[in-house]
Amino acid sequence: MPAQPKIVFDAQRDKACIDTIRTLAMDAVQKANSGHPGTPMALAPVGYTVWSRFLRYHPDHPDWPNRDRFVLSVGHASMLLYSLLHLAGVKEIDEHGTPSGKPAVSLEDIEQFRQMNSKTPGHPEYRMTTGVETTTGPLGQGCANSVGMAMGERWLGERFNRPEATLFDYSVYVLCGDGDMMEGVTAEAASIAGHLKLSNLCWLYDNNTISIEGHTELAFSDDVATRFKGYGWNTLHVSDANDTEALAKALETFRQTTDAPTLIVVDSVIGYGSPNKHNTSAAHGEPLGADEIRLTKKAYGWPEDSSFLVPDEAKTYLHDTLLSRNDEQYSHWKQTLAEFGDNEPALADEFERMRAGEMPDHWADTQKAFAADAKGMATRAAGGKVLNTFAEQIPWLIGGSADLSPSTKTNLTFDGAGSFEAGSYGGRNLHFGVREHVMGSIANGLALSYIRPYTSTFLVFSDYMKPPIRLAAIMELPVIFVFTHDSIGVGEDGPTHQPIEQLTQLRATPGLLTLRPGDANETTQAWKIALAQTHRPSCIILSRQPMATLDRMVYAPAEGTERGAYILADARQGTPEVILIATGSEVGLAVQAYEQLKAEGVAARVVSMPCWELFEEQDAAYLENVLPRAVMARIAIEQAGPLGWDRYVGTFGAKVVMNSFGASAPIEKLQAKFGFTVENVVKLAHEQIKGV
Ligand SMILES: Cc1ncc(C[n+]2csc(CCOP(=O)(O)OP(=O)(O)O)c2C)c(N)n1
Ligand SMILES: [Mg+2]
Repeated sequence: MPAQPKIVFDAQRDKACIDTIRTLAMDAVQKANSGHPGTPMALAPVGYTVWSRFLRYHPDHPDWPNRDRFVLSVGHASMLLYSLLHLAGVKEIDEHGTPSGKPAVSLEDIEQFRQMNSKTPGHPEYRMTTGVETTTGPLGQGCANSVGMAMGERWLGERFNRPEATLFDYSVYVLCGDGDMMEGVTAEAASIAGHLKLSNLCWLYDNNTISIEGHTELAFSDDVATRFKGYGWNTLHVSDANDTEALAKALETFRQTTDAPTLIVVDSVIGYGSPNKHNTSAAHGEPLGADEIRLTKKAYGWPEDSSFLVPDEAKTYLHDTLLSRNDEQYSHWKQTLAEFGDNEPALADEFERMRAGEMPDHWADTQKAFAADAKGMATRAAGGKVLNTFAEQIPWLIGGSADLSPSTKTNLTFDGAGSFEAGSYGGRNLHFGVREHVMGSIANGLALSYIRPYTSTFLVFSDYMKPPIRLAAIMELPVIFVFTHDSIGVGEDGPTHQPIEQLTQLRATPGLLTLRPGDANETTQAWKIALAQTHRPSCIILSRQPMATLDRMVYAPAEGTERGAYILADARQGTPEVILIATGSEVGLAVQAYEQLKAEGVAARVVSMPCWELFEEQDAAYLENVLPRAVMARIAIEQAGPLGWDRYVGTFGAKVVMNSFGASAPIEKLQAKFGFTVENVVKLAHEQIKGV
C-alpha cells in the first residue's frame, strides 16, 4: 500500500475517529461495489459515543462474560460495526475459543468487505467475526435478540451474583432503525421487555425518517416514543446524531434508570455530509460513487484522494480509551471469579460448563425407560416428563411457551423451578405470552448468553417463528424448539390448527435437526439428542393424542433414534418384500399394518425415521442396511405434506401423507378420510409388492 498522507485536523480527535468510521464505510462500500454507506455515515457519532464513553468492553478479551453487548440491529449498516471493531483494536478469538493474536477486523479485512471468506460479510455474522454478538440483517431480529440477551444477564445475575461478588451486571445496547420499528417482532420484543422491566436494555433508534423506498411518511407514521411509553419504556430524545454530548447525557440517563428499558430516539440524516444525501439510492445499497466520495470527504475536511485512511489521531484512541476504562474492571472481575471459585466451587464449575457448552456429569443418567403400554401416552406428555427429568440435572436449561404450556406440557414443575418475572429473574419457566416470533428470537439471545433455552408452541405456529429458527441454524445455536399438536391428530380444531407443510419447511432448513419421535421412549432419545448438540438447533415434534408405548423387547430399542432411522420391526428372515417408513404418530400405524402383513405371511419391515438429517449422516452401509436398494416396494406414512418423501420411497413408492389441508372432525374420522388406516396401508403394501 502507498504511504498514507499525513494530515492535520482542524477538528478534534473525536471528529477524526468519527470521520474515520464514516470514510472507511464509504471506501469499503465503494470498493465492494455494494453495501449501505449512508447509515454508518450518519450513525458514526452514535456508535462512537457508546463505544468510547460507555461500553464496558475489553478489546483484548472480547469474550469477557460480563462485557456489555453491542447489537447492530440495522445489519445493513455492517460497516459501522466493522469500523468500530477495527478502531477499538478488538482481538480475534478463534473458533476454538482461543485468542489468535490477530485483530478481529484488520484494515485489510475492511478492504475485503463482502468478499468470499472475509471477516467482513455483507451483514454481521456471529461466529465469523469476533465482536459480532449476534447475526443481524433481517430487520427486527437484533432488537428481538437483545431482549433475550438482557433476560440472560438478569438470569445469570440471579444465579451467580453474591452480595460480595457481582459477576454479572452488564448492559445491552442496540442500534436500530425505522425498519426495525416497522417490524412486528420488534413490537413483541418491546412489549415483553417493558413488561419484564429490563432496565439493562438500551435501544438507540435511528429516527432518520427514511427507508429504502423513500421518506417513511410513505408507510410509517407511528409516534414511536409514545408507543414505547405505552410499553413501559423510559424514552429519551436526542435531536441531532452529531451531538455527542446530548447522546452521552441520554446514555447516562439510561445507566441511572433501574425500573424500565430505555429507548433513545436519535434524529439523524442518512449519508451525513454527502452533498447528495437526499438521493436514497445512493445512501441505500449502492456505493456513493467516486465523485460524491470526494465531495463528501471534502465536506469532512478529509484528504479527498485518500482511501481507507486511518489517521494517526484515530489509530489507537478508541482502543486506548477502552483499555483505560476497562482494564482494571476486567482484572477485578477475574479476581472476583477466582474468589467465587474458592467459595462456590460447584457454581463456578457450572458456569465454566455453560461457557464451554458442556453438560453436567451424568446429566442423562436419571432418565427411566417408559414401560410398554398399548394405550400409551401422547408424546407431548412423555416430553414433559423427560424435559423435567433432564432439567433437574441441567440447572441452566430454561424455557417456556407462548402461552400454551398446559398444552405443550413444557412447564418445569419440580421444586425451585420458579418463574422468570419482572423483579424476580431467577426462575426457569419463561412466560412469553402469545408472542411466538420473539419467543424464538429471545431463545437465540439466551443461547448467546451461555444458557440452554427451549421454547414451545403448536407445530402449526412454527410458521410464526421461521426467522429465528433459521437464524439459530445460521448461528449454530443449540436452541431446542418444541412443537406439539403435530398433525391432523389435533382433530376438531380443524385445518387452521393442523400442520401440513411445516415439517417440510423445518427439514428444508440447513443445520437444523427435526426430530419426530414415534413413542415415549423415542421422545426420551429425541430430547437427549437435542441436548447433546453444541452447534445445532433442534425441533422436537410431539403429538397431542396418545400413542402406544412400544414393547422394546419385541421391537428394536429406541436408541436407534440416534441414527435418524432404524429398523424397528423386520421380516423374520431374508430380505423384506416391502418397507413401511413412518415417523411420529404414524409409527404405531406402521407397526399395526406390519403385524397384519406378518399374519398374512408377508415379509414386511418397519423403519422408524424420527430424524431425516441424522439418517443422512450415516454411512452408506447403514443406509443400505436400513433401506436396501433391492427393495423398491416402499410406503412412507406421515401425517404431513408429501414433499421430500420421494427420496426414500422413490418415484413409484406409495405415500400415505396429507395432500391437502385437514378438516375439523374427530380424529378417527380424519384418519379414515385421509387414509391413515391399517386397511389402507396393508392394501398399498400388497400393491407395492405386486409392482402396481
Ligand atoms: C426483514 C427485512 N425486510 C427487508 C429488509 C431489506 N432492507 C434492508 S435495509 C431496509 C430499509 C431499512 O430502513 P431503516 O431501518 O430505516 O434503515 P435506514 O434506511 O435508515 O438505514 C430494508 C427494507 C431486511 N433487511 N430485513
Ligand atoms: Mg431509516
